[in-house]
Amino acid sequence: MDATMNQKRALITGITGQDGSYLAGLLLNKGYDVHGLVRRSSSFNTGRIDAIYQDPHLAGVRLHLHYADLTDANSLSRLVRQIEPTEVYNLGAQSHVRVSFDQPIYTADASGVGALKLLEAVRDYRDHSGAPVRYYQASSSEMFGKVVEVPQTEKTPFYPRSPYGVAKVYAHWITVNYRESYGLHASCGILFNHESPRRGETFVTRKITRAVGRIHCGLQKKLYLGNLHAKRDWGFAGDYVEMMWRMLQQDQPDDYVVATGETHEVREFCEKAFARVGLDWRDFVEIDPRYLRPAEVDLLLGDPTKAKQKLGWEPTVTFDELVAMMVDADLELAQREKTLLDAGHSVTFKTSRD
Ligand code: NAP
Ligand code: F7E
Repeated sequence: MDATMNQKRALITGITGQDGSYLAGLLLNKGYDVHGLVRRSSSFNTGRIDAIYQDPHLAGVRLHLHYADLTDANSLSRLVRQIEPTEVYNLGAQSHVRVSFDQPIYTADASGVGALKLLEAVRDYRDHSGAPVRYYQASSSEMFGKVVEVPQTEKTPFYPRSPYGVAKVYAHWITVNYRESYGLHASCGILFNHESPRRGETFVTRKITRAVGRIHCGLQKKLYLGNLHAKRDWGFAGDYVEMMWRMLQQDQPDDYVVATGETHEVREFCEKAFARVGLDWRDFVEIDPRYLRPAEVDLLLGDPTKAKQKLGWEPTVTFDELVAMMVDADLELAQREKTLLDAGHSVTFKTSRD
């Protein structure tokens, strides 16, 4: 690659996911060349980045997509050597907690050892080229699991409750180890739940807001959920990706909790989401035990003091605003679906299995 010395080049794994799409937009706005790792799929998986990918000023000019996979170490090494990134953001993962009970080994491979494979690729590239490169690891509040203290800070011991949580603990500690062993500028963002209209439809917030939109438009009758009493510290994804970038702009690599410092029950999310369209959630929500998990994380509440002090962290979207933003977006989506259906077109809606 004809690399211009001063040009910042980011490699993002998971660019097709919620966070990857927001981060790609953020970095492009900051003038970066952005390279995204995309895994081969038999159906389209680039919906969240289509808008920027189809922009002729970006596609193939400042935004590049490459096929590779976190489970395939060779593809990662080749990609890192070819791209010569200045910053690597490892956001790729099998990120669904309940699914991780069905696919524990794949989850360990992609979400856990995948980080090691990428770190190895980055270390080799740095050692051979001498080029400085910074690395971000998407750590998760799921590592706190059955929490041993409230609120959770960077010093709270981990007690993961799912194969996903365990895989993330491995990825977290191997990142810390590469920082301490090889002097890699590698940072972990211990991010608490963050949501948006781009959230995957099998995560609870989006599952709820999608159902609210469809129920309001007469396209769905009921919403089936699992544990309504779990508590989460929910923020807006757009705010959280900015913190990923800020972590890599620090002189010293470090680990940070990013959270709002507020926690809410799933039930409360339901209540506010249905109320946004004038409905009572109790008329529509039913419990389906298939959505319960073999082991649950009951309560997450983050203490983001360190991120506030060192990164200038301040969430810009409140819980109520987040619910409203997601419901409004999904109402528009449901209205478009209804218009298509009324015009005789077919619309495929898949009920979440997770
Ligand atoms: P997401 O929407 O589920 O996106 C996951 C991304 O990883 C997708 O681009 C997916 O590709 C990709 N991916 C999955 N398996 C892969 C593999 N084997 N090789 C390469 N790429 C693979 O997740 P997100 O919400 O954006 O989260 C981003 C990261 O932050 C994840 O690591 C997640 O575990 C972590 N995290 C998320 C939260 C949160 O609340 N959102 C909180 C803490 C940590 P496809 O599009 O092809 O599926
Ligand atoms: O579940 C309960 C469920 O799947 C939240 C991932 O991004 O954040 C996410 O993991 C809560 C749980 O997110 C349903 O039991 C009830 O207690 O939206 P979720 P999660 O498991 O917290 C962390 C930080 C990550 O790192 C992960 O990658 O909601 N719940 N009923 C339900 N959850 C789902 N999915 N579906 C239900 O029907």
